[in-house]
Amino acid sequence: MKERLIIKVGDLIYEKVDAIVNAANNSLLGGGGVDGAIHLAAGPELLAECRTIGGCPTGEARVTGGYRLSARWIIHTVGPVWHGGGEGEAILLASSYRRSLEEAVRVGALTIAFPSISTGVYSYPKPEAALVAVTSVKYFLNSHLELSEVRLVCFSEESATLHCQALSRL
Ligand code: AR6
Repeated sequence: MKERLIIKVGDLIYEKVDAIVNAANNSLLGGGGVDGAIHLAAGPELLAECRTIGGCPTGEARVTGGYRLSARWIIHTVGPVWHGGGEGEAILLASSYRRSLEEAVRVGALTIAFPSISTGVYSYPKPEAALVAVTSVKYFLNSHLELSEVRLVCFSEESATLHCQALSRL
């Protein structure tokens, strides 16, 4: 059977998938990192739609159109800011992955690409975040056979290696 969880190095905005996931903030009004790149590539209509949503709690996800991206949908999720690990960060990060996938299923997306949520501006340690990412996605895929592919798109070889190592530990 074809592997449905893919780990690759790349730039998220060029992924040819039904939905890409944005590592957003609570306002959903844009920022730096992946969020900035997505807004720049999708165009100003994305910000206009985001303004109508009214924000998003940490660990939750909201869907918009993809506008100028090749992806039909953008799933905006807000990962936790790292505060040392004692403030429920792992549960919130797992929730970001699960809620994003639930929203993808709800709109009918079959292929989804994720960035490594919270590991940039939000400072979540990359090895720990990789373990949460692969565990959450693999668990979800086991009960959602309708999803054909989930890609974890890493911005560096180092990040991809961490995800592969985490996957091999499951
Ligand atoms: N494609 C794939 N991965 C990327 C790309 C890209 N184009 N650009 C960066 N990364 P971050 P966060 C990686 O900071 O930590 C924003 O200001 C990057 O190397 O984008 O969840 C939001 O508005 C890192 O590993 O997201 C929020 O305020 C990962 O994507 C805040 O940052 C996530 O880094 C969210 O912080």
